[in-house]
Amino acid sequence: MIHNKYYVEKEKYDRLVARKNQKSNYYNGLIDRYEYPVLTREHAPVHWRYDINADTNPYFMERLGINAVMNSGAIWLDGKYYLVVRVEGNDRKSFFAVAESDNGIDGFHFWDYPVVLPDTCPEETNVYDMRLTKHEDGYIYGVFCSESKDTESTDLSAAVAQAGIVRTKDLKTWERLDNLKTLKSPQQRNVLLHPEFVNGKYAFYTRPMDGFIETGSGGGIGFGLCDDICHAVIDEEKIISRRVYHTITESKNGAGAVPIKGNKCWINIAHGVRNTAAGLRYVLYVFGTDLNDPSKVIAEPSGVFLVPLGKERVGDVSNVVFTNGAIARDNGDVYIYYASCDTRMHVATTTIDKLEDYLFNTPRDARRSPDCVKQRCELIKKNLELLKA
Ligand code: M1P
Repeated sequence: MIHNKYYVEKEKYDRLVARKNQKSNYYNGLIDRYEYPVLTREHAPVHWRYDINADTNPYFMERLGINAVMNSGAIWLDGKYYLVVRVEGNDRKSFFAVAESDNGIDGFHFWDYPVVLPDTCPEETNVYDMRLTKHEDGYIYGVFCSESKDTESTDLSAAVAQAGIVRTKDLKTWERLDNLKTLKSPQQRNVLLHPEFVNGKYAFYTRPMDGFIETGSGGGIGFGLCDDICHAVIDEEKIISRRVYHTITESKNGAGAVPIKGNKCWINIAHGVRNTAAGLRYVLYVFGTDLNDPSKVIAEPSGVFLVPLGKERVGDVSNVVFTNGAIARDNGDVYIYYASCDTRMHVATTTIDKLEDYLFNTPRDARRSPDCVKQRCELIKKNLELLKA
């Protein structure tokens, strides 16, 4: 017999999924932010968390709780917005689950079952942060972090991060390919596949790392080519977006959403990390790469593109925003899906035109306070002259 509390919880869930989202009063001329997150742990279906049978669960107790939903790959497919969400159970393990929406802003709901990936790596303990690439070869690729215990170390927390690769045509049936091998980098996280062939090869944005947390000698976001996507090997990684002292990428950075093809450049939305007395702070930044050579950065506006604000600042890992998925529609509208504090998912909207205006007309980082003041004084002077005229 179905427990009567099931209907109470299901009603709450239905109300949450039906809730309309609206733009918040945030303004910067570039992005619109929204009142509500698009996904929270409460969006996990009741039948994922509870045994709904009154005989076996008389107290209607959560049996397999969900702790957080976050870092999601995003794709537009057959008229709908899809997220492949990183869902974290109460047991700390992450898995992937598809959530869909008709308008990309609200109404996101999970499919009945999570994604079941082929279990081909016995040493793999955790999987997370899938970037979805609609590749010109006809497949949708998912590149994600595959984490295993570092068996060479006596440190219980020591782990190894690799880039796992899967592909699908419908988000339902997934084929697992070999993990990416980067011959010169021992660990990889935040790897994504570029949507187009470059010089006839598959092109990856990588993030070489010496250790699991610290990127160490890895200088930033890398770029590398490989011939065979089924057994992907990259021998040379060229660092294209560097970590720089006293900027938002000082501690580390990483590729985010799969690059969006604009009119003037590929638009890359990435994350940068700096260290503070309150711990690491993750923010988003944007750079543009050459349409004919995506390893060449041609636009680098200074500073942050999106930071955690208000309630977004608090969560399991506070002071973090992170993206690994955006959707660009044919009409130029862009939906950026970002997680706050490894806890919940949000959307911010903009357009390709606005992003390119931002990319090419925002001053570059002047690197030193006196030069930054000069930049600002120039702006103020022009404005005051116009106001007086
Ligand atoms: O906790 C913040 C983020 O930390 C990692 O990002 P990075 O590899 O750049 O440090 C990722 O594990 C990501 O999942 C997480 O959101």
